[in-house]
Amino acid sequence: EIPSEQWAQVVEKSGGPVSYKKIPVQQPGPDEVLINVKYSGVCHTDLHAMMGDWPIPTKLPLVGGHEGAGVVVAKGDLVTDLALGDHAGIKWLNGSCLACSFCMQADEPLCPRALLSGYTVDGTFQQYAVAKAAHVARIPKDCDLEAVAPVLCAGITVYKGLKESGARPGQTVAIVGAGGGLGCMAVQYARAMGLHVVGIDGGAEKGESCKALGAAAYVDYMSSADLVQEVKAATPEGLGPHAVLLLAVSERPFQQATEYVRSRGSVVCIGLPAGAFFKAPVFDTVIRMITIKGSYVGNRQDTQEALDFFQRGLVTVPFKTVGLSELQDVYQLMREGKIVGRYVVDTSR
Ligand code: 8ID
Ligand code: ZN
Ligand code: ZN
Repeated sequence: EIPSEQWAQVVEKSGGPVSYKKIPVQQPGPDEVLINVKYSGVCHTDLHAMMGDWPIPTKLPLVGGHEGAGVVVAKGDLVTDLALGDHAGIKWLNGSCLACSFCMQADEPLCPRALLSGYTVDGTFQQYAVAKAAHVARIPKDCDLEAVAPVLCAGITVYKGLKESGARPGQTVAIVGAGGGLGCMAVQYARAMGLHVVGIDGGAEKGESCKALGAAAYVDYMSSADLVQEVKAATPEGLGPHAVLLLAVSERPFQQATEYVRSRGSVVCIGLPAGAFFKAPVFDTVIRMITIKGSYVGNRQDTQEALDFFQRGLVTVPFKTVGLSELQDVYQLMREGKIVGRYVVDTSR
């Protein structure tokens, strides 16, 4: 009962737009599963991919998407630990070699032979998608597939980023881009991990979202007269946050973070604005002992832990659902910075 054709959103050329059309359903290889994607979150990465924003080229034509939640409907001969009917998720890391020294140490995102969903292989903006069985997220049956989808990239990524930040329970973290898809998850994971949160984003609506999700303070970069001072003032003793998670899709906050981070604090780069550079004064970095690092999605264990937070009700995803056929409209809103939380697409319409 698996059809030979299905609906998909296809990027034909760099710059887009996507076209909604019927394409063939792929067959899974020996170590792969075929997943009937029910819902997929829309990540800003999907827009970067369509626009050709980054130095690595995408495959073309491309089916984007990497927050796909669905049901295993076919599998290769080597797949023994997943059964037909299981709920599973396709994430950014579609597969990795499992044999290189990065994979051996559970740093699979750094694998030189990593396959990326919706970038180097077709992703989840289609009704049936293929992924390496070793890497698909195991989604517990009691998790709603629509509500859990954004955990598969946004959730995993910010959970990992918070761990990489080294921030400890009781400390303060600044979340930059706190009203966006990654940001609204970051505020909640941080809270669940016992951290105080200062949310930074633009506009009143994103401020309300941050506060509703548990941020202790909100700083509006669009209206603040002195953002650095305002962020510091929102932290204990006015010394600045112990960690900063940079999730914004603009370069400016990457230049500001070392100004307000607390001495001995860490600045974690996660957002990937096109062509951006990170700049920090060497003097301050040295004498204030600041750590600057990047964080890139998460490994298989991070994935299951991030899902566990969701299953326990510690985090929820503020999402709106539209049909897969409306994906281009979502990209338009995303480009304008108008999305609070995440959009999810329903592949059945
Ligand atoms: O593994 C990774 N490192 C990873 C994983 C997933 C996504 C990285 N990303 C990248 C995406 O490619 C993208 O570049 O993280 C970035 C954020 O993705 P998103 O959360 O899906 O994007 P969004 O929903 O559009 O949210 C971005 C937010 O940033 C705010 C916007 O208002 C929006 O709410 N923002 C901007 I643009 N400029 C800001 C500024 N100066 C700002 N917030 C604070 N200060
Ligand atoms: Zn993503
Ligand atoms: Zn590898």
